[in-house]
Amino acid sequence: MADKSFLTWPFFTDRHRALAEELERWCAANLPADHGDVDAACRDLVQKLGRDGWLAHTAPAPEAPAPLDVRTLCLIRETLARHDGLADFAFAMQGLGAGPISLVGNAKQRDWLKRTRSGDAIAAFALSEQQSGSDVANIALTAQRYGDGYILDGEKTWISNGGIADMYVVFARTGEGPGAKGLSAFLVPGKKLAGFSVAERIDVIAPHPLARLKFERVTVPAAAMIGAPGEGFKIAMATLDIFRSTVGAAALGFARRALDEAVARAKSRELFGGPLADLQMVQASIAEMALDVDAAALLVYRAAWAKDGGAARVTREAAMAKLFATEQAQRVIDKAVQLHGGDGVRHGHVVERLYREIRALRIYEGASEVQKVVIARQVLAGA
Ligand code: COS
Repeated sequence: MADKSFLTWPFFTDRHRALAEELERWCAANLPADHGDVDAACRDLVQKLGRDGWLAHTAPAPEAPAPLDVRTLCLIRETLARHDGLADFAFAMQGLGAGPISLVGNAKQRDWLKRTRSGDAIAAFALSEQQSGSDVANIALTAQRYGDGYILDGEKTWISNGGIADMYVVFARTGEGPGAKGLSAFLVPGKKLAGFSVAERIDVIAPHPLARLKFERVTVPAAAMIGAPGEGFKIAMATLDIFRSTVGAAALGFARRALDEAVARAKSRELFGGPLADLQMVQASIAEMALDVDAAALLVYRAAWAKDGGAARVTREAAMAKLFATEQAQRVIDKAVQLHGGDGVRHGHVVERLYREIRALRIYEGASEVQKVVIARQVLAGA
């Protein structure tokens, strides 16, 4: 049973504690999902998470825009990740994909939020390109003004939910200024759009819907622009400021599960005439895992609490939370694999799955190296 003592920390209210309990019951009844066909599994998870109200936390109600509660997002991601990485993925992408609309969308665009919150529409965040995963200011996909609309030309890659999404937020170069100052965000429907195609499905070590997308003279109305022209870079960064802490939360969920599995193993497996847990080297490993988990949780929930407290920007806090939680989760899971011996690398074992699932989190939504750049810039700017 995962440690829940962190819920007594002052970051949380009774509402958060009640939600965590309710979600635990939901997870026990509904997860893990069958991952045989990841597209089908994701569609099904989005529907279930929508039907039972969990996706309502990923975006504000269209008629009553309010800030997202980042502690709630983190608690949900942590809990889902502990039970099933794909369920966490399905939940998280609804929030990230709709994020720019939640933050700066107009009333008509916010109408989409009804469908992303209910699970009737799947959302995707289309930022990365072959030459601009880390260097967002280098985006090449263009959106050229044409009559009463824009024509999109170029490619996006590493797009989660690519191929199954009903709506994409696409970041494109509109050219108001150089680099970061010349980007804008567009709301692009994913179905029945001339010139839009999935160029390639990308298979990764922890499978989920992922694709390279092609835009060949795709026409969208001027009203598809989210926020103001030239504001795309800031909209992307402000969205990531919210969702980066939640990536840390997902890593924390994976790490907690690994710790639970390691403790169960250490207590049940006999070696040298007693349980593994009697060996001091095993105790050292367990102690380091527990320390990493608690330290990661402190950083994740500090960032979430700061944002919920009304901080305009939590760039530094969110980068620290993501960097530390994902890197330490990798260490924790590696130790859990080690404690399981051969079973730890056997296909289908929980810790083997965690070992594959954690890896991408150190890369996407800002690789660890980018988080270090972001943190250093913030520290130096404040000095
Ligand atoms: N919130 C609001 N505005 C922000 C911001 C934030 N978090 N971060 C930067 N900005 C603003 C800056 O204030 C600056 O505005 P002004 O020109 O008005 O001063 C503008 O945006 C440009 O910022 P900066 O100069 O820092 O841009 P860089 O191109 O140097 O940014 C990094 C470099 C690496 C920090 C950025 O590209 C980044 O975060 N990359 C990783 C992106 C990522 O997560 N990719 C994964 C794909 S999503 S799965």
